[in-house]
Amino acid sequence: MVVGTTVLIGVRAVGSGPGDPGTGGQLAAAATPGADAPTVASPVAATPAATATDPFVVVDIVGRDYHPKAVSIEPGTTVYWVNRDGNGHTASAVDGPFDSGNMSAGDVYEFTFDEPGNFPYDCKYHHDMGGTVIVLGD
Ligand SMILES: [Cu+2]
Repeated sequence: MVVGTTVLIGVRAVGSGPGDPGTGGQLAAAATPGADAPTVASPVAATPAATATDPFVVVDIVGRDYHPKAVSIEPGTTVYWVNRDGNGHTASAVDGPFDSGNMSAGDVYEFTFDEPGNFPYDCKYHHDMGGTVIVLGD
């Protein structure tokens, strides 16, 4: 249909370098009408967005506990701990690679996990607090 033709023109215009200046004008004109226009634009727009966004999860520290207490993530994922309590806490690996040090109210600590494994952690001030980061392997 017309939509398929429009996509083909767009790919050729981007991939083959300088060409007929009229091609761009035709692409813009053809993509404007109809509800299918966003479908044409999305593959181009999605590429830079995907590369600019690294995977991450957020662990809230609230009510003197970690929420969620356990997270399972893929290697390369960044975990953000956000202290939403009114007092200080830490996120300190029991025998692992990360230690936030003191996190005052409102502080954020981040750590990127590259190696698979289980990483239990707790708070140096409140040993009844505990959590686990599970980095999935293959
Ligand atoms: Cu604490």
